[in-house]
Amino acid sequence: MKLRTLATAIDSHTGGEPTRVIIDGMPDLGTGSMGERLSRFKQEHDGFRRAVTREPRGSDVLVGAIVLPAESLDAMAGVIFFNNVGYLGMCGHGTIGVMTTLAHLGRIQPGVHRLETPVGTVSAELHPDGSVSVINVPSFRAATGVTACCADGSVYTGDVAWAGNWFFLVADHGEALALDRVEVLTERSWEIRRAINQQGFPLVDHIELFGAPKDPGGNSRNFVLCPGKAYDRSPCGTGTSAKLACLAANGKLEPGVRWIQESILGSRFTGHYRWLDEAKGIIEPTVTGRAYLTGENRLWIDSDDPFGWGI
Ligand code: PYC
Repeated sequence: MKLRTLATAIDSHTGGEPTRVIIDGMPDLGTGSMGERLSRFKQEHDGFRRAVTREPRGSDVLVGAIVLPAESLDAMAGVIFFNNVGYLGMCGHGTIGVMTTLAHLGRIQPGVHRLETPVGTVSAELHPDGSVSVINVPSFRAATGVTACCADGSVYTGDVAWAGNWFFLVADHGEALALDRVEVLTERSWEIRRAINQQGFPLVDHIELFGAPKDPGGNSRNFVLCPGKAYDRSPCGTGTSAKLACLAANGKLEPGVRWIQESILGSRFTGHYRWLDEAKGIIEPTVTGRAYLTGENRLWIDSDDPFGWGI
């Protein structure tokens, strides 16, 4: 047995959804844009992603993050998010987890900080009470009235939207959005994803079902299926941004008006938007939530472990 430390991480959760921020031991991805460094991560260090996020060290629901020196002088850092099956363009709950982790380490103070991601630069404001507002990448509804025809003959109509990740958003699905139904919701959403991917939207990897909020103070409840088939315990920051883009496109929510998005667990994000280009339907969404730290983790690799680099 030869044990070596792979990395040190700080774990947190945002509305129930975990984030593992690597604070030491991340792979050397060189310099350049976050897109170029992401390509290097994928090509040369994908084993690191698998070891950090997959069982037995991680889980299907875990999102990992590495924080890197920024390319541009006006950004505080760069960040790349990843999970059990690959890489995310952006991650809202993860950005809140990263900010909370950096605050815990004393690397940032309350205020606005810019973070480069592979899909663009976002801003995140750490508030004095510990909550974080993420000003996400420009977001838009790409298509409306899109139908996904599943193998069992059921048909779902919804919107396709970009908000740092690609989403298919469905309100009219006939399913009760309750925590004791996550297996059914997962299988349904997986089928919907298969259908929408086959029907002209191969890049959509998040499915978002909407329903009435449980809490009367909220506007909506969601169930979000992530790319690796785990459901998002939080209301999903990029998913809430995608919802705001669709509400804006439909004229159902005015700029600056608060939208409270509840997750399948009942955790909440508060969002609002401003127009970047109203004629083109492009918005700048802001999503606010809070993360809680759950531990500091030294990740080890045992050279004899057949599952050391992930299952
Ligand atoms: O909060 O944006 C998000 C997110 C994406 C996948 C999991 N969480």
